[in-house]
Amino acid sequence: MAIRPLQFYRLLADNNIEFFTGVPDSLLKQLCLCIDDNVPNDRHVIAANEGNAIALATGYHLGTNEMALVYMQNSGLGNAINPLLSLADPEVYSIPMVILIGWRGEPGVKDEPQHIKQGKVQLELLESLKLKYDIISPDETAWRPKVENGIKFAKSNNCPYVFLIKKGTFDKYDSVLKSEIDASMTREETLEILLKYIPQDAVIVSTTGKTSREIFEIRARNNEPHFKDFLTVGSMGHCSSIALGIAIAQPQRKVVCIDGDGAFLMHLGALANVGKIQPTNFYHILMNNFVHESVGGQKTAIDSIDVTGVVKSLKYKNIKSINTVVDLSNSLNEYFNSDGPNFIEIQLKPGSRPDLGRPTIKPVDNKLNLIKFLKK
Ligand SMILES: Cc1ncc(C[n+]2csc(CCOP(=O)(O)OP(=O)(O)O)c2C)c(N)n1
Repeated sequence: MAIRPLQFYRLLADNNIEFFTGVPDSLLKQLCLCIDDNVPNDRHVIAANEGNAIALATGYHLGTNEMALVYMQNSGLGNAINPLLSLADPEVYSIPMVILIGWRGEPGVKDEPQHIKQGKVQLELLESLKLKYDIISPDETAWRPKVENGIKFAKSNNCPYVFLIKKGTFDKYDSVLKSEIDASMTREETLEILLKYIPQDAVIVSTTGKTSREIFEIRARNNEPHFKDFLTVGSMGHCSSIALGIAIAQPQRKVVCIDGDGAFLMHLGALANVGKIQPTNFYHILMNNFVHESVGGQKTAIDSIDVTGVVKSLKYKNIKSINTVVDLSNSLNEYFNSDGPNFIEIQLKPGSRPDLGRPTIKPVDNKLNLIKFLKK
């Protein structure tokens, strides 16, 4: 039977774990909602990336001598490896923490192409990192002693302890917190408009999650080909760098990067090179729904920054922030006809269709078709 998130949270709290940080994952979303409901805002920090979460947990330990809980999808383990091995590791500062990792792509469980390799090498990866771990599955009856033992191990050995969480482990949690986001456009209707205005010979690089899935479906619905769109199905946070690479390689071609707020924040530092290189053919569009919508709708920290101010300081040009369909439609022709690097933030209301499909073209075929298009 699946674990009730509140019971899991209470067990952590009973063991003095009172600080939580991570990057959301759909397998952990019910627990994440429960933590949000039960701890003050400054005790639950949605980190920009998984490495930051390890560092935050380290700082919290230094300041309190207590342990934090870090959570992430296994896709984010790569971001965390550096601070795990060069900061928290027993051979360096030896920092105790508990880490929950959602096991996407577990062998034998159907999943999307971007998760398969990560899921397959998951156990070997943890073993080669010399991280102590245990696996928790939905049919786990003895999860309490397992979790208590892991917490004890981390504490007494001053090291990270990982729980690898299988799909379906957490039961549904009914959140009492309601969304305060006040915007009118949905991401899908906005993408529909955008795709009409993006110049015919432009290439699109879109971000991880439902943005790319919606682009794929809109193309199919409109009987349009998919070869101009690079759907960054994995590698969250890197679509702007992929787009920058294409923009440098093909200065005559317009390159449109369609980003998400969680992804934009994840590797914000990368955008300093957009400012430095000043590619005139670079068009950055931020689909800002203020949350990690694709994995459960957990708030990002974007509402605490001045987005247009940030990109101004990064030396983007023609910067706009838009929140109505009319303003969007009125801006796009001029936007795509002005030299970049240009930036539009589009403020959206979170949400997506429950029946949203997934790309049916294999990533490697997406790449080959795109390369053929870019050769023209
Ligand atoms: C490194 C990494 N961490 C976490 C994830 C899991 N993940 C996939 S999509 C997504 C949310 C992206 O949020 P945002 O960019 O705001 O786009 P939205 O889903 O709101 O459209 C997350 C956290 C991932 N794929 N890779």
